[in-house]
Amino acid sequence: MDLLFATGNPKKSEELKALLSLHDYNVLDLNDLHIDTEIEESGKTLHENANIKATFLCDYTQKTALAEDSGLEVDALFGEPGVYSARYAGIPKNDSLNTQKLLQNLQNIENRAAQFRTVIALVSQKGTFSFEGIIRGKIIDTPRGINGFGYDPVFVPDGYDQTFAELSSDIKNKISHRANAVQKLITFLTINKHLL
Ligand code: ITT
Repeated sequence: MDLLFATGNPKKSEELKALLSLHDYNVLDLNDLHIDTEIEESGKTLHENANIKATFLCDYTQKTALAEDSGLEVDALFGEPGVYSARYAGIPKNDSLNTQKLLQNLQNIENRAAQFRTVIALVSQKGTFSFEGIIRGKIIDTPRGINGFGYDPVFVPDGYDQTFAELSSDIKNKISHRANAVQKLITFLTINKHLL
């Protein structure tokens, strides 16, 4: 069954496709749908932005649509960069500049605890539903690894020694914030198939 997902981030989309194909869902992202509109993420929370993106796609297609907004929340920075994770070092979005800025802001700070959080929004004619996933970990001083995207080279999930960019995509897709949120979405869709 097709799931329309309002994301233009190819790496995020790759993860969503891998996670949802295991349950026979076929993710169609903005590229697959040939929609090149840049959706303005004007919300102040991950929930608001996920709703904005899913509502745009639901209005555009007149079909049930999903979106996810995610971010890195660093304890010592009081939850920053959070909802601004993608644009932390400014526009245009740049993963390595964002990571550099993060490491600068954490210089000489001992508490490296952080978490990734994902909020998935499902918007249909019958209402809006959301699903959240979190993974805790810590931020290291020097980026390591080439897998994944965003802040993966500096994030070591709790219980592991390698960064998300060193771990295989199979392991990331078992434990990540996105995997946790997708699991809740799948459970919900199993009971609420009529929403699709
Ligand atoms: P869409 O809005 O088109 O989906 P985006 O990249 O703008 O794509 P977000 O607004 O949700 O996505 O921003 C998420 C940012 O948070 C992303 O660009 C990364 O910097 C960071 N991020 C989220 N999930 C991540 C992950 O699994 N690994 C590393 N960084 C991640």
